[in-house]
Amino acid sequence: MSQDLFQAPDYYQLDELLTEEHLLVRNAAREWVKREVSPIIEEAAQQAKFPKSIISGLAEIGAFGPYIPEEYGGAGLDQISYGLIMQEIERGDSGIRSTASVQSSLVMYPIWKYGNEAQRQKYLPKLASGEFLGCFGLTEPDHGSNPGGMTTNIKDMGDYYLLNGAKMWISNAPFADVAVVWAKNEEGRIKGLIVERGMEGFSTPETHNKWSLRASATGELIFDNVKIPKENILPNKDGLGAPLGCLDSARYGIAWGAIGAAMDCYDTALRYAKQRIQFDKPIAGMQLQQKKLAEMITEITKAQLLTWRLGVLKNENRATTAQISMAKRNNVDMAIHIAREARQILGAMGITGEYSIMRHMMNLESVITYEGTHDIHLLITGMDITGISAFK
Ligand code: TGC
Ligand code: FAD
Repeated sequence: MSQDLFQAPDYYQLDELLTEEHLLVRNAAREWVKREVSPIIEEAAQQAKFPKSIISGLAEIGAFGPYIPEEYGGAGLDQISYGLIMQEIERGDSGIRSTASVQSSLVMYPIWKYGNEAQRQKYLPKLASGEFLGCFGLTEPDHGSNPGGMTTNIKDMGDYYLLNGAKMWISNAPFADVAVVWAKNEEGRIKGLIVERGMEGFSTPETHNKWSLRASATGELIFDNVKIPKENILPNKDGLGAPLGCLDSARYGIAWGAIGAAMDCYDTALRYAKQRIQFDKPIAGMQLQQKKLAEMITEITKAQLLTWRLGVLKNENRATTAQISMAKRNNVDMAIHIAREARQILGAMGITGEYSIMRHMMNLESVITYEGTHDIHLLITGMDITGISAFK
């Protein structure tokens, strides 16, 4: 990839809404991405390899458990700082942000919120430092948008539970040390459990040939009569609301992250358009290209405002699931449109790995599908405003 010349757009001077701590955290993440992610990400994506070398850096910038209390190794930051870290990481690559989202909101969050003290002490510090990497198993081959239909199950064997079933499309699965897995008990109630690598009957085959999120490893979780010690069950919440609560936190981070990808595409396209001469003048001076660029910065600014306000509500514990859905849906859609338009501004150069745009565009095809598809989030808004569920 060419040198990272990124300059963050801030058209409405939104930095003025941020505290000194927010700016410090954001700038540290921004500099880290420039220094450690940009130089290696294109090759990692081309080779479809997760760059493990960045794990310690992710931990250092507080990307593993930004809002988890410091007593458990987290960064003890607020929700806006969490969002800003996700924005900066996804500015680098959605796959790297995925790793941070999964670790923070889908592994550390349920252990912190639904686990007991022994589980918090055992897992959270190691997850915060990056010594352990985690994954989150909700989706199954036959149950994606409808996780409540899951068939992965546990049977009470007296001293332990016996786990059987399979999960699919799981980020970080191929190398995760621990998996937070959702399974039904004999009464059909969904329970959360911690499965550790090395347990007999547990395997994590990698999913190959993805055109999207190539720098993030995706795989299956296969459970063939895995003995789960009773102390590995998350005791403090069960039912579908438990995994959905984790998704609220991860979707919130994605809403911020998508802005990062969009900012990178816009910034790259603006710089290119000013330099690229056709018909004896920069293409940035052509009305059609200005329309694209002007609409991009308008949409980015709207998304920044929406997301900042959501962060304020989240800090006050007032953000609803439906508000988070709206932001995730809007911002990812905004980002994918901007990536497609930005790619066109670069003409043929836009399809190469010299620039980040095509990689962002392909990554966003996953982001618009995972953590609830574009359609599912629309239906969540529809249900919220009408009071009627259109899922079934
Ligand atoms: P429904 O009947 O609406 O709800 C079941 C129970 O859950 C409660 N609930 C929530 N609780 C907490 N937080 C939320 N966000 C909640 N939403 C619902 C609800 O009150 C109810 O509780 P109770 O006590 O009455 O039982 O459930 P449903 O079966 O109709 O499904 C609703 C639907 C479709 C919205 C939901 O299933 C859904 O969101 N589907 C999308 C699935 C999804 O997002 N999967 C993501 C998998 S993880 C992932 O993609 C990680 S990508 C990681 C990365 O790399 O970044
Ligand atoms: P389906 O549910 O089969 O949906 C197919 C289509 O039907 C979609 O367009 C959908 O919008 C539409 N549809 C479904 N239901 C309705 C309805 N009621 N009304 C209207 N339209 C509907 N999952 C995890 O648990 N952990 C992970 O770490 C994880 N990481 C992922 C990483 C990647 C790269 C990807 C691509 C996915 C990941 N997922 C993960 C899975 C992801 O959450 C699911 O792909 C997603 O929830 C959609 O499920 P599905 O793919 O089975 O699509």
